[in-house]
Amino acid sequence: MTALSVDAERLVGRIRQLGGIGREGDGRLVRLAGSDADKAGRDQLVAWIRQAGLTVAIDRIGNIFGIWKGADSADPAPVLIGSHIDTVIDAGIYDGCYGVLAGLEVIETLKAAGFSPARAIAVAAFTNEEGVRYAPDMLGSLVHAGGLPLEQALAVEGTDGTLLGAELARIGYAGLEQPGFLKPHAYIELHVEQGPVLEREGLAIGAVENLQGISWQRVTIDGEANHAGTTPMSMRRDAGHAAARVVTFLRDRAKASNTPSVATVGCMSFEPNAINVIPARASFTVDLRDPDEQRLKAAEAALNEYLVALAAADAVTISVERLARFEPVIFDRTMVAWIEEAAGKRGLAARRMTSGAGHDAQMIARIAPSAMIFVPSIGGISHNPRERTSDSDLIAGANVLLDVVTRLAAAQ
Ligand code: HGY
Ligand code: MN
Ligand code: MN
Repeated sequence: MTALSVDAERLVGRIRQLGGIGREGDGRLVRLAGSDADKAGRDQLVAWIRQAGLTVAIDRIGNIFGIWKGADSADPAPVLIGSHIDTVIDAGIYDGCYGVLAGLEVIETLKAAGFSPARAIAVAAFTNEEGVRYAPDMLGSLVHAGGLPLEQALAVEGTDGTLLGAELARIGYAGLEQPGFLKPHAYIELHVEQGPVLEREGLAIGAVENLQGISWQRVTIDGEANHAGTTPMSMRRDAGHAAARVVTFLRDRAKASNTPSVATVGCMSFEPNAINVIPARASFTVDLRDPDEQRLKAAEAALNEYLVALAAADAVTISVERLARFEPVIFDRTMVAWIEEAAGKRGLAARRMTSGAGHDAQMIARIAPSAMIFVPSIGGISHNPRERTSDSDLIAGANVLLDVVTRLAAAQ
């Protein structure tokens, strides 16, 4: 019996179509959580879910679910396939969207093949996975997993001063279901790797066995505005210089560690931000990651120590706000083995690996056995419009997802 396969044309076509929604005038793809562009993407996804004949459910933090109720099985806990459709700024079209659309595709393929699952199967698009406008990231799945109270999540203030709850209501996605209403039997997420490993090793599938810890902080350095021309170097309290020292410290420390530790300063702003004024204030974000919790803690402590010394040396004051903190996660061993077996049966070269990026699976693993499937990213590029995965790799990954979901849905 030939193995069932997803409808390649439909899946790739939808990825491209969704990738065209939320384009700015300059062509950049920006679908930040709670924005009009996010609404347009959500509306398109809900339309496809409805066309597939699934029940649409939206919870109060805006998570979207498409549910295929299986046979009236004793245990209604569904197999949940998920990811996200919000994006970063100037994004690629595969991050998150691939996993959601492949999940929908798998359900449609199983329905068309007359498969009758022993339990329901659902696909989810979680709110604000990227965390670019509202921190923390993976917010919708974190609330679903009970890791953040709903009211606190709805009250999160964005980088633009808006409140997440108000924006969800404004775009019509403040749903009625209580977060966590759907208790998954198991959770599986298909995602582009967003890194160089699979391509470098010529492999088609990554069976993700763990996901690294994440620490997000916002650092604010206050010095003193002064004249760029008249102020002697010895008299400056230069917030801009101090901020630059932190960027270099973090990079040097991560590189010198010779470990998988990574450190990134992705956002930085100066006040008053004028060419001839010594910066009075510098505000920037720090993203630290490590698969080892003790090393991640050590990186946070080293940063804190450095900031204390820097404040004295540069005569500035420094404050730090925590934006997100997630410990490393180990995925379900049985499911990881099933991913490897499914790849093997389809003649796809696979390896076990760690996820460098954060994903909704990191949160749902708190309430259900979870695992992830990766497919190669060309050039290891992501969070960049050049993000690309070949159609054949996209379809191979979706077929492995199909096989694992079939096995999970049949299991009692
Ligand atoms: O930051 C991350 O790793 C994810 O893309 N939100
Ligand atoms: Mn993602
Ligand atoms: Mn991402």
